[in-house]
Amino acid sequence: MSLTDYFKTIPDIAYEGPESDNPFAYKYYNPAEKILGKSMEAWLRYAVCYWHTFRGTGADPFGGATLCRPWEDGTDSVDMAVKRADVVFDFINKLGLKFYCFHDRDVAPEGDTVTQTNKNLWTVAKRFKKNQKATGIDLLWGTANMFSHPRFAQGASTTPNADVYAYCANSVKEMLDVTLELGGQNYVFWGGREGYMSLLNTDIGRELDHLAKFLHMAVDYAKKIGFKGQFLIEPKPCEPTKHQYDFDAQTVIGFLRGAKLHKHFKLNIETNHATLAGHEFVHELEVARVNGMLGSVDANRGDLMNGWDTDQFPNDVKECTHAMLSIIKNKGLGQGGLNFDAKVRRDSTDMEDFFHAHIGGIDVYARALRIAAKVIEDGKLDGMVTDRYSSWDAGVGKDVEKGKHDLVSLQKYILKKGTAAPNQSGKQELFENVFNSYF
Ligand code: XUL
Ligand code: CO
Repeated sequence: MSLTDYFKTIPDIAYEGPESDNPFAYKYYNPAEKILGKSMEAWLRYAVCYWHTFRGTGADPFGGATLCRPWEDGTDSVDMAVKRADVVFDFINKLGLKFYCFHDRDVAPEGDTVTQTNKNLWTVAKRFKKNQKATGIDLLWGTANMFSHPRFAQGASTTPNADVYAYCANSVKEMLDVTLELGGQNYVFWGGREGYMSLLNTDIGRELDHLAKFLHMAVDYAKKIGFKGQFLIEPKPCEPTKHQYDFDAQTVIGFLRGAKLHKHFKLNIETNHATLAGHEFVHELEVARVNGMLGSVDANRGDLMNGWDTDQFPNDVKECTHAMLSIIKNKGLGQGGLNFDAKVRRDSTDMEDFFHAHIGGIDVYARALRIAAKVIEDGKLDGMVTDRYSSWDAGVGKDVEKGKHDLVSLQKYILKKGTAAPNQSGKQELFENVFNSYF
């Protein structure tokens, strides 16, 4: 079923297996195939992002648009927005995926007044609802863009301007209503302008307090309207601001706990945001997971040769496999998913390129899932980790874990023993060799 004609030259993308050399086929992603008792589709829950794929123009700080799509009429009108909505659903359908994600401003332009802006959003949302029904595609998450317009230049819910704060309340309220109406499974907060450029002009205490109040208001409103979706915060350390309050997973978890918001939120971990924070992607996943807060993933990658958010499509099998190990240990992403928050390069100008980009991203995670499942089934790596911690499975270690000790009793133990048992080798190189043997 097709809503427009724009992709008629592209075949439906289907699984053909690793031997296939068809660039318009999946070599690893076989949606219905069961891995560790669950379909690949259920493990991976891929989503297409509206902003890069359908609003990205290829513009960068040094040059203008390079990506000219045949359906665009050059305007940011509501009519264009409605027409574009049909193209988006066709694209997702071609890929055989089930989810999409969007910001309010990706899908509908601002009007002259707040009332008109809200009206524009609802006009497009109605089209989404119709298209969701026709295609079976669902909304993975909604969010509000509170970073692009100049009014947000000094912050959104951490702005010094109380009117802008009220403006943001409207944005989040409307997008929560829209997300509810579309059956969205999550709602994301990414605080692009929630941070500072200089501490000389910034009252951090007040700003963090306003941020916490804002998130409480969102939680209260969701409850009031019966929104059952999962709230997610997407950490990122910097860019566009010098320092962002949602710096990394651990910082966000600490903030949420301090503000008594942790029961209402999980994290949306993005690969390139992790690397910008100086962490491996899997570090962020694991910090979220062990705190019971791994909710969803923005799947992309950076370029290790530079330090900004390049938002490239994922293609590193090893990095994705390590990530999938964490996701499998999390028993999947629940109502979250893998959202391709990624864009084709500005010189990848053919319409086909965004098929290749998504096919590549989909296949690399599918392959990673297959390998990670094998690593888990073999149990070799996990067994080696268990061995490394074996001193905690008996004797004094076991008693500490059970809460049976204090400083005095532990001192008594070690005084009696005379000295600590020698360390066993950490065997990092062997761990690395074993991991490598799966590729
Ligand atoms: C920015 C980023 C955002 C969020 C949604 O780096 O990742 O697109 O995912 O606002
Ligand atoms: Co993102």
